[in-house]
Amino acid sequence: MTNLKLHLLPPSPNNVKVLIALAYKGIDFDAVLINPGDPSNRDSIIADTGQCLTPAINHNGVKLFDSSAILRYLDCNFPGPRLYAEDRAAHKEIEGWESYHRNQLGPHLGGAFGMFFSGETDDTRVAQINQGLNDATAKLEEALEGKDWLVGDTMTAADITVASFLGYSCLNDEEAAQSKVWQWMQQRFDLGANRENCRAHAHRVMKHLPQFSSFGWTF
Ligand SMILES: N[C@@H](CCC(=O)N[C@@H](CS)C(=O)NCC(=O)O)C(=O)O
Repeated sequence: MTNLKLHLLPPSPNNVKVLIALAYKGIDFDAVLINPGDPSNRDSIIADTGQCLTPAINHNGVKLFDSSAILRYLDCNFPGPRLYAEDRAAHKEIEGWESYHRNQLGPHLGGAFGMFFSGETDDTRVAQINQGLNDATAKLEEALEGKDWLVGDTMTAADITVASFLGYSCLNDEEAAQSKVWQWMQQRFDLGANRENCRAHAHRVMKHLPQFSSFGWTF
C-alpha cells in the first residue's frame, strides 16, 4: 500500500502520460482500474475526485484530475528527474510542445479513438487521419533531427505528452501486445513517409511505460 492512488484506464494516451512520468520519477502507486467489463461504474473515482474521467489521483488526501495537472503535481511534490524546467525559456518550450500535442495531434487521436468506439472502420477516414498525422508531424520530425529529446538533454513533459499522443500511430508489435485497443490501432494508423525521427522518439519514450499486466490490466 502506497500513499498515492491512481485511477486508471491504461491504454488511454492521457493515462499513458502519467504512467510514464511515474516510472521516470520512480514513484510507487496503487492502481485503481476502471473495470472495462463495467465501464459505467465510476463510483470509486467519483468518490475520490468528484468527477469520472481518468487519470486522477488521491495523494495523502490531495485529490486531483487531468493528466497535465497531475504531471505538474508530481514534478512539484516528488523527487527524481524533472518533467519541467527551472529555466524560463526551457519551461516555455516544454509548455509549447504541450500545446502542440493537444491542438495539433489531439484532433487526429480523437478521430482514431472515436472510430474504435464506433465499432466500425471507415477506410476513407483512416486515410484522412494518417494524412493529417503526417502533415502535423513535419514540425516534430525537424525538431528531433540529431536529438533524442525535444527540450534539453533529458526526457521532459514535452517528450512524454507528444509521444503518448503519437504512440498509437507507430506501435511496434511489443507495444501493441499491451492492449487490444492498441492492436486495433496498429493495424490502421501510421505516421507515413519520412517520420523516422518521430517513430524513434515515440519508442524511446514508450520504453518507460510499465507492463499493464503488472497492475492487473489484461484487455
Ligand atoms: N483532459 C483530460 C482528459 C481526460 C479524459 O478524457 N480521460 C478519458 C481517457 S483519455 C476517460 O477517462 N474516458 C472515459 C470516459 O469518457 O468515460 C486529461 O488530460 O486527463
